[in-house]
Amino acid sequence: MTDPTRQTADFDALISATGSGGELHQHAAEGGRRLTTAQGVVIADNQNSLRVGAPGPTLMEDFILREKIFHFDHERIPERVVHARGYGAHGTFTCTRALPDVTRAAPFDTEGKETEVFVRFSNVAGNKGSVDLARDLRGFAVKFYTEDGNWDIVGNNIPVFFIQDPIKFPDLVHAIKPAPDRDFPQAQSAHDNFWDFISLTPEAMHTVLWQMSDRAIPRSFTTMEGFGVHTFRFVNDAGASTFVKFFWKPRMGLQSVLWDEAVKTNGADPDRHRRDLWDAIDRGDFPEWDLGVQMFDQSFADSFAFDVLDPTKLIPEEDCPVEIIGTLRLDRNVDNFFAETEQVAFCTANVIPGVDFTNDPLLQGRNFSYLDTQLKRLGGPNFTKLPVNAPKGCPVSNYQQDGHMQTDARKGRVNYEPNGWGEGPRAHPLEGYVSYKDPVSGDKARLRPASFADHYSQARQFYISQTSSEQDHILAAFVFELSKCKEAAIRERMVAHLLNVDAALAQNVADRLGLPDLPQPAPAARPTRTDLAPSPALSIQNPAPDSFAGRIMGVLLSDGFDGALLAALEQAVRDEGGLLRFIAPRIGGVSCSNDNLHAVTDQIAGGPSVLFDAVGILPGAPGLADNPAAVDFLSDAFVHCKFIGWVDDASDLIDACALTGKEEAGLCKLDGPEAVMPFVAACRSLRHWPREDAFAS
Ligand code: HDD
Repeated sequence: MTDPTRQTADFDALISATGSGGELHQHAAEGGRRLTTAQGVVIADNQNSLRVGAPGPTLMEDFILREKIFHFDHERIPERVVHARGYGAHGTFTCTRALPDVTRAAPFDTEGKETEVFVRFSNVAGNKGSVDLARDLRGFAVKFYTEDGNWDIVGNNIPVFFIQDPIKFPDLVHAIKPAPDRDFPQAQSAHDNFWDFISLTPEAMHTVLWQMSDRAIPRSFTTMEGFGVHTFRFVNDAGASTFVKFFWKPRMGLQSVLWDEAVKTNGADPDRHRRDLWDAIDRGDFPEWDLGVQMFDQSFADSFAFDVLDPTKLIPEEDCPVEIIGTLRLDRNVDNFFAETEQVAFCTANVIPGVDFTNDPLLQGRNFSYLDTQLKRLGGPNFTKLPVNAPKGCPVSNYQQDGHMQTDARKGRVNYEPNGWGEGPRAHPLEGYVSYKDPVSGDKARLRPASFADHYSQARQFYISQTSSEQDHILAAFVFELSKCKEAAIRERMVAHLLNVDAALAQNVADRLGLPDLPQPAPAARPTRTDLAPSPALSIQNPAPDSFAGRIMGVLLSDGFDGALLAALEQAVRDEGGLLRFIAPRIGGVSCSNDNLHAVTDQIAGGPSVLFDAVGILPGAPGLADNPAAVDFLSDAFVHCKFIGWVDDASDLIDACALTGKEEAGLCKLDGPEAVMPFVAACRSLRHWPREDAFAS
């Protein structure tokens, strides 16, 4: 065996030969860990391959080189066919309301009970290297490691889905992904193929309204809701079932960005969402979501206006309350992105006793698809042995064996059941998973329930539940997306659908696209649309947020800034639970009025205001108006409806951005430290939306 402390006799000669001089000396002197091959052989030189003569040929005998390059060549695995770009973290689910009468699901059996979880957020359409702030649905997948096995809620940040039948899923995904001939556009729905498919798929209209809303451009993972989408079943000890829908409600409240902000953020920080999550957990600011459930019985389902098994429909919270039963807290970043976030494998079919499926056709299809895709992606059937996928806190014991990368060395001769050897695990009818006895009958046929046929009523309900500002964003999103369609017939077909949702929305989209005439409304499967009451819970802006906690204020400084004012601002923001970033023309520091140097977090060109929730403009002297990045900083903050605090020395910049004399509550003059508190208090509502009216065109 190699003695790890042994040094080669001609150590100095080796150091000079490898060229890794001082570092190698120091490492060896400190008795540091030895670099080895995968076979455990200590490597003497990791800088030079084995050659004959100084410039001579490389030898095939160099097993160190070959092993290293071989492993490198195989580092990549296929990315997920959808949801490729994702980010995960570990955490804990705590039950705050036990439901022993409703379900035997382990996480809900006792109040205060903690269950380990792993969560992965994702973008749907873009590839693994795409940007965070694409207009897209976000995945919200949670794996509970319970003592009864692993349970996954594989949800999205939008409570409905585009299609009702899984047979359409490959077409939907093909349509939104880059076109097969040209391989663009990446991570975007703004192209002909997507809208061609959608305009021929009326059942997608409800989800498309959500997709064009601010829900599809969340500020961060921590400010978005999650939904299990389908109706599932809770099943209790007596075998009785209750329908259930799952909701994750962010403790930070809902918050999104504007489209222009999203576009610019993707350039300034394409990793905005993952960085935000990593940083929050890293500094101990653990994000939390409440788990809510809508629970209802068959008679509610029968009386509800839509089929509860239709994944393109939701049940408004006003019709069936969301009851909070627990809290999810993410408190540990991964040690290794690939080993955990990339290799984690979710599956809707991963259920535990107490949770069961319904006949939602989309859910039934998903139950097949996820297991299948893991085989392709992770290379074999033993991916369940990877630490992030393996159950924790309960034994795994069965007769599955062999396969690629088997790590279990099970002992004994018995690998089948029943066996007469008295060895090995046995099924347990009382403790084991028993499917809910759902009586089914019918003809075998390819069919769609008539109860799934209304594609417009809930799309309209969503639209009329938005504030006027949110409705404007939906309008702008449709105009942007459809203006990217080269084919006029596609634009027209979409307007024909929108006429069934809201006549004014359709007219405005048509006007802004320059459609010569309004088309006829799209023929509906159901002759009429039902006019439903608005559901305020569907809006992000309503009720207005009232906290700056976890938000970031970006303060633009230049030499000679007022130190006392900045100190007051820092204190007030920190008292609110907010964070600060300091932006200046030079990264090396900025000097205060008393000549003290203040640290700078971002050089102005690298710290645009799109990265911050509110801004302070606190230069020490006029002059920022000559800096184009400073002009962008302020004018973007204004256009994005952010709260802005400013001082006299910023007057030239205010002027350069045409804001002189603008009297409005979101533009706050900081005349002295006493003006700071009202400014920071105003920032609690996060945006000054009335400003948008000034830009309406
Ligand atoms: Fe899916 C991944 C969510 C419909 C097939 N899906 C995937 C992920 C999420 C969802 C969050 C990423 C999981 C992770 O982080 O690893 N999918 C949904 C939701 C749907 C939905 C909320 C509708 C309600 N999905 C859906 C259908 C099918 C799939 C109808 C196929 C018939 N989904 C997949 C997949 C993926 C996937 C191809 C890709 C990678 C993976 O599974 O592990 O199997």
